[in-house]
Amino acid sequence: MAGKPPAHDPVQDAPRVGAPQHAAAGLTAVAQSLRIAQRQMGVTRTALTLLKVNQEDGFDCPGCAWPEPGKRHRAEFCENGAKAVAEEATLRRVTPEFFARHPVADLARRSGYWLGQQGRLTEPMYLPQGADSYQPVPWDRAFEIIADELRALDGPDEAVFYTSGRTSNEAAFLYQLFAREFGTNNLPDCSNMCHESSGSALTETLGVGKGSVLLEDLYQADLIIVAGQNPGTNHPRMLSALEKAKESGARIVTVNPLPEAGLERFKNPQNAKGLAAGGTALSDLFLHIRLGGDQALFRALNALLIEADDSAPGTVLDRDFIDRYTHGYEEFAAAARAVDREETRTATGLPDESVDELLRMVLEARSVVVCWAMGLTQHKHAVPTIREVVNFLLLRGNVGRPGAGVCPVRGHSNVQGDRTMGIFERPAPAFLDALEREFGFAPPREHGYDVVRAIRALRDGDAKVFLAMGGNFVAASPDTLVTEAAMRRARLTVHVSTKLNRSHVVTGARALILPTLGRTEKDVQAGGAQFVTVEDSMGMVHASRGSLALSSPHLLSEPAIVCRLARAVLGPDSVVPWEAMAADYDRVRDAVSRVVPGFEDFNTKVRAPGGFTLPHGPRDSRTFPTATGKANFTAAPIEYPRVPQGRLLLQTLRSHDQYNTTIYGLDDRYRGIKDGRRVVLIHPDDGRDLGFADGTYADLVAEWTDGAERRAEGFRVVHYPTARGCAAAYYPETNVLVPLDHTADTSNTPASKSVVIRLEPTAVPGAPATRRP
Ligand SMILES: Nc1nc2c(c(=O)[nH]1)N[C@H]1C(S)=C(S)[C@@H](COP(=O)(O)OP(=O)(O)OC[C@H]3O[C@@H](n4cnc5c(=O)[nH]c(N)nc54)[C@H](O)[C@@H]3O)O[C@H]1N2
Ligand SMILES: Nc1nc2c(c(=O)[nH]1)N[C@H]1C(S)=C(S)[C@@H](COP(=O)(O)OP(=O)(O)OC[C@H]3O[C@@H](n4cnc5c(=O)[nH]c(N)nc54)[C@H](O)[C@@H]3O)O[C@H]1N2
Ligand code: SF4
Ligand SMILES: [Mo]
Repeated sequence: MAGKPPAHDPVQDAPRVGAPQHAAAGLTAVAQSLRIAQRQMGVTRTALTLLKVNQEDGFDCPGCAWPEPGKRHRAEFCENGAKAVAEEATLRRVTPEFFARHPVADLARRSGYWLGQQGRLTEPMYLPQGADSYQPVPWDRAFEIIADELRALDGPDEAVFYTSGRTSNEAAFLYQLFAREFGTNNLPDCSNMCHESSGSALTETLGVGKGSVLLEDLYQADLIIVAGQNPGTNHPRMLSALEKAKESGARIVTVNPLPEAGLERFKNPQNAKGLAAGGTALSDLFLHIRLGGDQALFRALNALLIEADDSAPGTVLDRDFIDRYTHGYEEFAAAARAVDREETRTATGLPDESVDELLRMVLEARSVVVCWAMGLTQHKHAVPTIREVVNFLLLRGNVGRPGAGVCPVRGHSNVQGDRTMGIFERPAPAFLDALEREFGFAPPREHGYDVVRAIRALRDGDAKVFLAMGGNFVAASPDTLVTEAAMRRARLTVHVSTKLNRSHVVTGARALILPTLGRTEKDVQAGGAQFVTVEDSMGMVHASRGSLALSSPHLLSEPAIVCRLARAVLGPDSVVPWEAMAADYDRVRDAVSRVVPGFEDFNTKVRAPGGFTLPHGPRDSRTFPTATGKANFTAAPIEYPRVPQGRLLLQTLRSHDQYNTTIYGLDDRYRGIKDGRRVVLIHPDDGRDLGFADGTYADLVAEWTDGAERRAEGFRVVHYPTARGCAAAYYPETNVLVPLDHTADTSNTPASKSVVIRLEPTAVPGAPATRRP
């Protein structure tokens, strides 16, 4: 492969490794959140800001999409929420002088961690063609530059409009409206790399691509299965919900190649039990599964349920539910009866006893919820895997009644809302019809590019202008060197951002950075103080109001940026009253209320304390808006990754000290890693077989069908209790290894949890060539 991978941590990335922990949160977490917050914000600002997180008159935590409980604590945030807030509300600033001191070539040598640590962006910056450095540019001139490039394209489909999941409903609605009036559905988003597989599987089987449970359902469940998710780090307050469920009698099963501390035991800092005693043990059963074995596991479980019902008809399956509400049972049952237990063992790596134990727990549970995240969605067979989870729930009528259902736990705080607002490259015809009715223009009907297709289009010269509403496309996308080369071919790359990141320094011929205000900041427009809205992982919509003064007087809000850009590009003939929309976000919500089902009376409903819950047919009334009008059983062939001899299957995942490509620090406390991120976790027996003792250094070399070798150098080998044959290393350092074409069937999500690699000894152990001072 040509090119150099991006730079790594400037501070000595020298991981120190201790024993993994067996409990999450507790006072260490509280102390850690305050320490990080104060380092970025100082003491007073920390207090002022953190007390507003997730409060009804405050702002929505920019961390993850986990919902707020109805009754709120004074401190309704977690360690990682505090870090996310501190990262945004930091007192550090990136000024025009900073850019003058640091030419782009210099910034391109820095690590993502270093870039993020420089602080908030303060002024619009422009990188002219051939220039060495970004220079300040007035907003109007910036919009003109974009308008000129967009108008010079051979067609609107040569532009790509990316969105990351922090964008508010209002900004997202305006952004897709602008892209569609301009004439394209090229609206890829971070969801394409995230829960797209969940959306695909759930839409096909249940008719709604979202979760079907509310927090109340978790509290009422008898059994909660958490598969492919690490909530202790990525959705920390989910542990409070699991604790509460536990107290009301639920049992918890976790399915994971790693024993994650947060799922073992939770020390709730909000109650005496969590502080004084050892906290609450969460997992009743831990299934130490191989990467990619989940479809086989759920199929085996489903087969056992069907067999049990065969021997005592009507006692195991919910026949009434199956007859009345589902389609395709017989075909599925036939496929399940043909299950091969030997294949189950190979795919899952689990002994029969653990599957039998899971079966017993399922049979004892009237109501079951299954929660999952990236461990299920980022595989080649992710969609059939999630469909198998749905089969499992349908068998015992575990959809559409209290205490039961599907719970894909979303990542970014408004990623679900952005999709509801129309950020989607394959919009439903009904949505486009509604847009057309409301605004009176004909939106494009042809599907646009998702993330992977956008990269190919840029690589092949079919797309020439790239705009991003938030995110860090270059670092978050797979196949880093391919993606970076693709981005460099663009004529213009534009990023609406809060913080500096890799995507600002790997640019097209010309580039713009447009600084925007974040969740914590007060948004005042011509029509007065504004609030925005977000939708959490459980379909609750509520208001978010920042209260801090702007980090810089030059910042514009995301809605203001979109509206001014739209006016500059579309001119006076645009059918949308952009200025009025930017002046008063109620106007945006009025339009949304007529376009998006469930948002009728949006402006009234969202002003109620706590907001409102969106309707969900399967959850509310067991209506399934699928092609058959029923919930669909599906009988896919069993798939699982095949790993050649001497190779490992690598998952790329998050440490405790990062938010996607934003690195907060170099520790992964629960896994016992300190002061470094270039680690690869492997099973001690694999280490022995492959000749890599704990503490040695290895290059990770990905093997893919295109014959190209993708390499990430200098990882400290850590012997760790992962499943045999499986390895784990952090993203985004390992994105260089994920082949662009290695994606999930149907959803096209990069299969970043199943990359076949081999280990090679690092040439100079501990001092890889790619490390930079
Ligand atoms: N602090 C913090 N919070 C975050 C984020 C963050 O980076 N930092 N990111 C946000 C975003 S955008 C998202 S999408 C979510 C991500 O939340 P998670 O999905 O929890 O994130 P990952 O770190 O990718 O963890 C994947 C988990 O699945 C397991 N796993 C991997 N492969 C398999 C498999 O094949 N089968 C099973 N059963 N398990 C598997 C891994 O061992 C790990 O526990 O978190 C959100 N919240
Ligand atoms: N190998 C591998 N790759 C992955 C994954 C994986 O597990 N493994 N996970 C995938 C997943 S689940 C996701 S969601 C994607 C994430 O992909 P992205 O969403 O594109 O990436 P982030 O790192 O979340 O984006 C961080 C940047 O967002 C900007 N930002 C932060 N807040 C705001 C805001 O309020 N407004 C604006 N305009 N900008 C803001 C900041 O400039 C910051 O640098 O990565 C994916 N990539
Ligand atoms: S669980 Fe997620 S949304 Fe809630 S406080 Fe923590 S990071 Fe923020
Ligand atoms: Mo995500």
